[in-house]
Amino acid sequence: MGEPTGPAPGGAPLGSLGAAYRTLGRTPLDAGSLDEGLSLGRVSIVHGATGDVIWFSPDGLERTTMCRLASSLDPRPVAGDWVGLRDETIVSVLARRSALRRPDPHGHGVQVLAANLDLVLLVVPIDRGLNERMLERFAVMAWDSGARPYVVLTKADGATDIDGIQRTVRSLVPDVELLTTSSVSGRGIEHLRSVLHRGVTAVMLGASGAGKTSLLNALEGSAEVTRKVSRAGEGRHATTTRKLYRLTGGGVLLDIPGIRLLDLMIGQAGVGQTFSDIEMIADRCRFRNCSHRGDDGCAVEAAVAAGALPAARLDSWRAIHGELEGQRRSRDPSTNAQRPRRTPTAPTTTASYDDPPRP
Ligand SMILES: Nc1nc2c(ncn2[C@@H]2O[C@H](COP(=O)(O)OP(=O)(O)OP(=O)(O)O)[C@@H](O)[C@H]2O)c(=O)[nH]1
Ligand SMILES: [Mg+2]
Ligand SMILES: [Zn+2]
Repeated sequence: MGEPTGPAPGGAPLGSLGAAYRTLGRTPLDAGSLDEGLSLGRVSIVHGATGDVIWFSPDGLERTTMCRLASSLDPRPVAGDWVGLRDETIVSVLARRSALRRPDPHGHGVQVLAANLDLVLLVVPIDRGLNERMLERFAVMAWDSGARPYVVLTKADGATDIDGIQRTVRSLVPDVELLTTSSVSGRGIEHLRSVLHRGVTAVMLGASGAGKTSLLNALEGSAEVTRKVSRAGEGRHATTTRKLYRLTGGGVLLDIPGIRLLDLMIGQAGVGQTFSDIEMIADRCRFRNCSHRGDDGCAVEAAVAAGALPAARLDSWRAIHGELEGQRRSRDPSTNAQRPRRTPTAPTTTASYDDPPRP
């Protein structure tokens, strides 16, 4: 994809500003419409009723302005949003090409954590083994965002059997690229920098203490706050805001607070993409909506019996699918009545972020 020199939002040409906006992560897919007379900007951080916006004035000068949020804004802007500005006020939010979402902790709706992403970095520490359960669910949520997941294993300096862990990761999230880092030794940091090149916007998704901010600091030589995480888990949430950083290497990286397993949102599309191997076999199940739980003519169970699919893989699918159904029911209780036979037997929200990783 080339520079976004074509028509700008609303048809007004960005002209010579196209390259400048490219440094803010603007891609040809960001084509939401901007009303005439507005300036285009990208939200770096939102604090309540204001947001910091990076934008370019017509003479090409880059500015960062603390802007008010117009009261009528719907949706409310989040870090990564492209917005229309007038007089230091955000008056519109452009259509999002992707968005990382989770269930709203304050209600029944959905909260958008970051918008207009190309990559979701699944930041997973391996110094105490791999939390497989968490990795799979992060992958589902990342695929659901519309962006591409990318696994970043952290704390390799404290890990044993890195090869074995990498093999496990490849089997758990088969279509996802993987890199292994240490913010202490510098391992993998150049590789990560090359992934985050100009025009790319990435967000880091991981538990608190996974090493997200440390990656940012290793990339940039910066000193954003990180915090020791004890085994008991205190010292969580060194990062408390969602913020967009422009990397000197060219890309755009969003650092967000750690997320708990309980807060993950599971969508059908993400399950399908994370378990593409099962989906492929499931095409041969007798029933389209086969639950792969003793249904007649189930090709997936047959594949497990024949040794062509690991049983653990089907167990994972069943558990995650059960959680998906559980989240659906909690949003729309009527689905309960419609599909009684498919009611999963797996528990839905018993998972805790502190689940010990399997050794
Ligand atoms: N040994 C080792 N420790 C690391 C590495 N990366 C991060 N840490 C340590 O892990 C702890 C947590 O790191 P952070 O970068 O604050 O983690 P975070 O994911 O940003 O956490 P939240 O902001 O709470 O979500 C800190 O004590 C870091 O020094 C690493 O590569 N190796
Ligand atoms: Mg942090
Ligand atoms: Zn089946």
